Amino acid sequence: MKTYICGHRNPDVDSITSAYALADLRRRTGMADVEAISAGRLPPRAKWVFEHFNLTPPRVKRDVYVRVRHLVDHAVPVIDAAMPMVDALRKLEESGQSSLPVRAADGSFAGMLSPAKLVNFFLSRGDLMIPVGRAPLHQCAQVLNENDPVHDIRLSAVRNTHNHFPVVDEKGKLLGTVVKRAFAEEPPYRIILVDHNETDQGIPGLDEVPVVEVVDHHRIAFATTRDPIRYTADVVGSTCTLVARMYRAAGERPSREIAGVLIAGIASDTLLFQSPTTTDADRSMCSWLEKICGETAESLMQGMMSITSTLQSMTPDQAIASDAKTYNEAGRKFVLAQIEETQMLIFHQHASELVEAMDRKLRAEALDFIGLMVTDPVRGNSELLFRGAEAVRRALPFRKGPHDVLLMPGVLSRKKQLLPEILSAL
Ligand SMILES: [Mn+2]
Repeated sequence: MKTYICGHRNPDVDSITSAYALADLRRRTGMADVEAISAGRLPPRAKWVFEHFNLTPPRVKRDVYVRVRHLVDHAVPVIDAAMPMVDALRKLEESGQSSLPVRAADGSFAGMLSPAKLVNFFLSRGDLMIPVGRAPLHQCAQVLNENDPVHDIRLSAVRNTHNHFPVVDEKGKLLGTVVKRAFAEEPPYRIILVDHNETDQGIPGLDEVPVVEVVDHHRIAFATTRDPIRYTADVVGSTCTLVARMYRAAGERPSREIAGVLIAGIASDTLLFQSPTTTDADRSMCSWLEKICGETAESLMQGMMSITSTLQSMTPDQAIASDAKTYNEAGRKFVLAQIEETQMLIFHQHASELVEAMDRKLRAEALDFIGLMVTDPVRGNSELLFRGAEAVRRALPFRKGPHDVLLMPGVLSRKKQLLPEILSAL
């Protein structure tokens, strides 16, 4: 069975590189069909890292919803309309099904070949040599599109008195059949989460797919699972640190390139070991990886930072969405977005359009409030724009600066430094 490995929505470098490396490790340790995916557009810095090491980055996949095409039962045959009735009936008999879909000459769905529908036909004429397409076929079956998400149609399909559902593609061509019991089966794939564990922060459709493993360095707010799962969590600065440690524990040595992408994840999540989330484990795993890779965290960080600034390369809406996390705490729903910018002047020039974009997001997602944290990893400071919930904003222990920002000297971590202040303000 296929296993996806996926980081959080609005993926950052750590999310993408840890998924990539873990896929390699899981392949080495015996998982046959495993694929790292990205739950959204690759950030420019991650793109740079994969180009630098000449690797194909994880494919972008927008969701993991189970779709009708995943349920098609390829053992159920399709009857061509030109087939003589006698052969079609034999095929129906052999298939053990109560009905089979019939494909018209143009590839479209012509109807279901169903014995019940044929009784009158045989009583009156009964010519077994006529093509199936000229006999009365059953038409009122629910025709499904291969791309329909299963959760949208499960209820109506299960309530339908028929057991067989023909499936067509976007062009209306008949593809095959979904048998009703397939709606009760597990999805044909499973997932490993890296760099997050909260369903709200994961790829859309996550709640429909069995999670078999989690590798993460965030607070735990994970669902109850049906079966035991492998769960690796520790208080470290980067998920890549945990993946590097897993290589060591398995007695495996990553390739030069994979050591490189792991270093990039550690450097980027710990802001080159300046973030207060940094631990000794991050430093020691990174120096092990540097020996394998032959490149340093500094040089890779410089390479990543050489990419144009988020604020200059994206629209305000894209910039806010690029690393936005949604939280539900104390009955409030809010977003904390973070952008790195080494020149606060650029941020201040964009402040008013960023505020407009934040207000749009506030309304569109019915949030109680939204914060945009702009972090300068070089000087080790952040500034915060805050919209909505004025009382929460006033309760925050930060001084006001120019352009209506709140100054957060020494604050680098959304998770460790800003979120606790927000939670205590609530
Ligand atoms: Mn991370």
